[in-house]
This record gives sequence, structure tokens and C-alpha cells, in this order.
Amino acid sequence: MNPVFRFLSSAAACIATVALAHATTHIVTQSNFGFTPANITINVGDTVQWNWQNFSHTVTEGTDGVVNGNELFTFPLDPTHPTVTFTFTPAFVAAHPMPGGLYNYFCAVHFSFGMVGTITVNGPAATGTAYCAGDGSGTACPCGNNSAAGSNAGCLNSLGSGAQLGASGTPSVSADTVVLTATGMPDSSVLYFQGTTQIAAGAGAAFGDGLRCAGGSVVRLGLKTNAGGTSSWPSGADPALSVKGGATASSTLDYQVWYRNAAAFCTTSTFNLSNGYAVTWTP
Ligand SMILES: [Cu+2]
Repeated sequence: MNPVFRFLSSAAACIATVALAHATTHIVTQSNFGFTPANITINVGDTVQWNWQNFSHTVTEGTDGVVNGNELFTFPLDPTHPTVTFTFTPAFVAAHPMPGGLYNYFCAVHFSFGMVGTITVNGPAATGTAYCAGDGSGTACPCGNNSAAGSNAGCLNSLGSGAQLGASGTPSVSADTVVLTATGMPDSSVLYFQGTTQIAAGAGAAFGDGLRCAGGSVVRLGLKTNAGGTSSWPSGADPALSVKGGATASSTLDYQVWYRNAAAFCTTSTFNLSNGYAVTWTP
């Protein structure tokens, strides 16, 4: 993981001012009826600074060309406001997600002149890496119940979906905010567990109606009951993942979800599993 991303996402949780100190400021210069460069790509936490040169303009989020209250930000850019800045904080980006991280803006005065720009905001790096999908790319699912290729989910269950395990947060043993979340399951009991190795080099081995992915020295993290087909661990009064699992800096640990699927389906077993999810812990 990119250490800058890791730092930003960690710091954002509690000490945003430090994150900003390490973020970058990107300069966009107004010249006549254009923004230069018109299209930029930044990282979450970065600041964009617009520098005025001549005439009077606005920097207004959106695509409709008018300031009507639906914009996420709008500033004058004129002789009395020659420098304006906006920071794409993790909180802002989380609250106002855009497809592909693409934020459009325009000058409300010169929109008809094509005075527009875009900012593409790259989100924080992923917490970890999914592996051992039950899509036939590794070990085949026990009953031909492979999930769709590329879905990064476990083998299909009786509902016709594969359980998908992912994570959010910062995998730092000193500032752990990682939450594992699994979706695509019945509203049944589910066990979150941790292993130290990837079975069959990450391809998994048939187990119940699915594949066992995480092996080695296993820690049972905790039981949850799915609601709406999903659950997360840790949640409520649970300890931090790194604490419960004894994660140490530089260790890569493997997580997986085992869940009950009592309906007659596939094997005589009444359980299935998610994909595996590997997390490398930092100090
Ligand atoms: Cu303008």
C-alpha cells in the first residue's frame, strides 16, 4: 500500500490537520475564459487552489452552469478573491461520492464559453486484498456453484448469491480502524475468523458448500447474526481486529467468513463461506 495513502486514511480518522500537512496542493490557473489545467487528478485529502488572473469568475461545483444551491461548493474568483482553495477531505469525499471520483466544476459567468474543469479524486488505498474467489478461477466450488467471474465472492449459496468479504479502515496495529464486512448471505449466524496462511496458495479447498481459504493458525474473531444479508466485525463492543487477532506489524493475516445456510443446497453440509481477504498490517 502506498504509505502516503495509508498515512492519510489513518490520520483522517482522528487528526485531520496532520493529514493536511502531508497532503498536496494542486494549482489551477484561470486565464481569460479557461482553467489551466482544466482536468486534474488528485488524492483524497489534497487541496486545489485556483489562482485568478483577469476578469471575474466563479469556481462552482456541478455541470448545470448556474449557481442555484445544488452545488457542493462555489466561490468567486475575481480581483477581491484572487486565490480560492478547496480541500477534498476524506469526510467530504465520503459524504459526496462521485462515480469514478469525478467532480465537475464551471465558471457561472462564462459557462456558455465552455469555462469548465474537472477534478478526479483518487480514494484511499484498499485496506487489503480479496483472494480465493468461488468463481472457478481457483478451486472449483463443490457443486458447480461457482459465483460470477470477477465478483470476488464465495461460492453461491441457496439464495443464489456468493458471500463477499471486504474491509474498510486503516490496517495499522497502533491506529487500527479496520472493519470486516460481509454481504450476500442469508440472515443466519456467521463466524468471522482469521488464519495465517492461504489454503492451496490462495485457491482454497472444498469445505461445506464453499471453499476454505484461510488456514494455518486460526483465531475465531466472533459470531454475528446477519441482517439484510450482511454483518460486520468488529462492531458494537467488539475489540479492534488487530487486538483480537494478535496482529503484529508487517504480518499478513487472512480473514474469512463461515456462515450457516440451512436450506437443502449443494452438499449435505449446512454451511458456506465467503472469499478470503488478506490484510498486511503496518506499525
Ligand atoms: Cu469565468
